[in-house]
Amino acid sequence: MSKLQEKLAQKIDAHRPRITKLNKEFGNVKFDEVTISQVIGGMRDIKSLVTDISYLDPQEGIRFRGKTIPETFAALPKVPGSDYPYVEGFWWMLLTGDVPTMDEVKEVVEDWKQRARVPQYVFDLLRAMPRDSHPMAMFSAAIVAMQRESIFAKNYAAGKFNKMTCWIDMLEDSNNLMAVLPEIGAYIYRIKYKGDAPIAPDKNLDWGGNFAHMMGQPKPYDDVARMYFILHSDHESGNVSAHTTHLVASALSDAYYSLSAGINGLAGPLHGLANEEVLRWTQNFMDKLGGKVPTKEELEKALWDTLNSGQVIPGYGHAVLRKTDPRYTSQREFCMKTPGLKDYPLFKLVSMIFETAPDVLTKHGKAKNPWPNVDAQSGVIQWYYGVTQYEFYTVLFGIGRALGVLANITWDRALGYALERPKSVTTDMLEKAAGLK
Ligand code: HAX
Repeated sequence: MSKLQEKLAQKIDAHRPRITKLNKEFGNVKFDEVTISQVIGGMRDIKSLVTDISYLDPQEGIRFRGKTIPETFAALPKVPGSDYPYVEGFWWMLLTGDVPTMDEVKEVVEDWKQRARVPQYVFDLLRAMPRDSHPMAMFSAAIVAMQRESIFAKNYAAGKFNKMTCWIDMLEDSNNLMAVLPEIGAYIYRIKYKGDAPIAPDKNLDWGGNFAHMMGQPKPYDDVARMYFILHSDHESGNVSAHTTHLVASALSDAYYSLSAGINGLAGPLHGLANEEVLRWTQNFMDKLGGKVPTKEELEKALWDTLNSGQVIPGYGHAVLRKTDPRYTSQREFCMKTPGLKDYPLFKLVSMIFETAPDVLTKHGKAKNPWPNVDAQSGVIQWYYGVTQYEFYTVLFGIGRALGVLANITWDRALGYALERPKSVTTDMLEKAAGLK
């Protein structure tokens, strides 16, 4: 048994009685109230999901296992010669809640290397898809195609399902998926945009470093990858990709079906695709100005034109956050400390938008949060390093998001979380409750 599985088994054993006690002895305690606006308005803020992997405070932003983003980066063991931690160590922390030792990290690094075998049929499938398929459609298709590899599904079909131990199969599937996602993502990138020339993995590298290598990117893109994947991993349970993955897994669907479904949700423009939209919007705007950085007045006008035409300003606003997203700040800090990036015209424009858009959105008066989210900043870093194919950005988000959602569904199985089944009502019923009928 791996050290990770052993540690997780201890944590799960300690946690189970807490859930059982709450459910059995305090199940009738009222925890939230629901208004008609919440029922109509996308269940916004209704407290109806449990996760201990991350928590999103509207003012403070995300904490992974109780740690802010700077605390997370500071606590985790770093890759030698790099400023950012091993993603493998972050996976350990998401799953167990503890910061791993270097030995524990190294075990995950080796484990993922052993598991990193993309089946040939995945490459064949990706090649068979029309080359103008959206990279998210290709990524999702590759994941669901591998469902036949699921250990959970095999054992379930063989009648070996056991409520107490099925999390081990989920963990196996999750580890197997994590091990191959970077190669699949990089393969999609290389066949679509880099002359159909995939780069074979380098088994000497860590997971983040290997991704940079397979993308064909020199240093410091390896650190960009590590930072990006950690920042995009988890944002508690209610966002579309996390919730979808959890919902599908609640039907005892395996990790492959569940993750693929979550990735499909991430592909929407109000969610992960926003980082593509930010770059599209910003580039179109710069193109219109002949490549020069605009004046404040030109920028304000462009923002108002966008709002007045009924469109959203991509990268701004959030369903939960009510301040600048610390994932935005973290990436901005990376730009500020990286020579070249700091003075890069596109970064200058993104900075100007940061100085201008919150004011415009506040005057516009609709968005509850006028501040930037993670997507307002991530594309410019990719662009600077030559990854200019912005339709690919959501795949990067998806590789990172897999860390969070797979850690969550492993715990879902361990704690035996129930099949999700909210109740729907009719408009008539709402009108009666409102006293209109
Ligand atoms: N530009 C213009 N209008 C905006 C806006 C923005 N950036 N953000 C919110 N609004 C509008 C909404 O469209 C809504 O208008 P209507 O009342 O006419 O429907 C109103 O303000 C109230 O919305 P809200 O309560 O503040 O925001 P929601 O919780 O409904 O939606 C969104 C949150 C992130 C989807 C929203 O802010 C948005 O569309 N932002 C732009 C797209 C974006 O950046 N998405 C990425 C979010 C981060 C993420 O999940 N990444 O994966």
